[in-house]
Amino acid sequence: QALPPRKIKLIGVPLDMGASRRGVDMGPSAVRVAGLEARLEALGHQVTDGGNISVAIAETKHSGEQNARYLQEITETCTKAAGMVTKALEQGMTPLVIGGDHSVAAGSVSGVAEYYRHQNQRIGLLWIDAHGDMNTPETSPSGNVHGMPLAALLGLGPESLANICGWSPKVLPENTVLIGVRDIDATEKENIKRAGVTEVYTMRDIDERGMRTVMEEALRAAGRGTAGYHVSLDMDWIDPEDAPGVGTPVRGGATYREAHLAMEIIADHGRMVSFELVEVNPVIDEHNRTADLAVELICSAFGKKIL
Ligand code: 6HN
Ligand code: MN
Ligand code: MN
Ligand code: MN
Repeated sequence: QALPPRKIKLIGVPLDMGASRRGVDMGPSAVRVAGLEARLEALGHQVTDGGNISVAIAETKHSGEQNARYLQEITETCTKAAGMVTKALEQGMTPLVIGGDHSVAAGSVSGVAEYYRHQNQRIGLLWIDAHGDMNTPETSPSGNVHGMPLAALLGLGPESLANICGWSPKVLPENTVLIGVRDIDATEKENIKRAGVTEVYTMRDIDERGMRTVMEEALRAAGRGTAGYHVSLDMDWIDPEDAPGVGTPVRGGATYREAHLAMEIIADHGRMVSFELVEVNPVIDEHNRTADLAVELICSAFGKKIL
């Protein structure tokens, strides 16, 4: 059903130090319990579960600077994640990273970019999220690092996250696409401009122009001159009606079908080089249905078809 079959490397990252609401560290477990491996294998893929990266427990650490709490621990975790992602690609596998809060993306995207850099290629990035995640420690209203990973990947900072793998930036603004945003801080808006990211599709764009048009444009931008793109899916992109178990819910998100359609279009194009899904919070979920939806969407992105 899903062609061509891929070798998938599952990497769990039980990180919750980047968020103020606790519980997303249980995300990898909830997504496994929802049947991720079996459901991907039913599509013909071969899944190897690499287990979870070991992550520090917040209570055992000092949070450090208040404008970027736990930055040091998060950088350590992201560095490990980057290494595992690079290695999976070297072994001919497609990385599938399950978070954890969204700060992990600073690691996973770095790992993908590092692998392709050795082939003199660059990657595109689809950032699918209610939020921009474009804050720096200077602009952040919360001090939560999960609001900063995209700024790090584009080279705006924070510096330790931006320089994972020893170089920066990991993606060019013209290949970076924001999809589904509806909650951007005033100062964060400036950062988006400053970074030169113009491919921003808000929920209004999706309402007015439809998911199909938006995705076709988004994939064209992310794919232009790149080896392919990484998909970073924050579950808070989806409307809280369908995805209540997320750290920072925002009304007015993608519907159940819009979300599937976006993933189905990604699968049709066949240029996704790695995938990550973050911010599932089992503590406030309802009978694991956000994790169930997460698995469904991953299956759609990996080629599941209705017929
Ligand atoms: N996420 N813009 C807010 C902040 O604290 O910087 C929210 C960030 C949410 C991050 O959902 O990955
Ligand atoms: Mn297996
Ligand atoms: Mn996010
Ligand atoms: Mn978000």
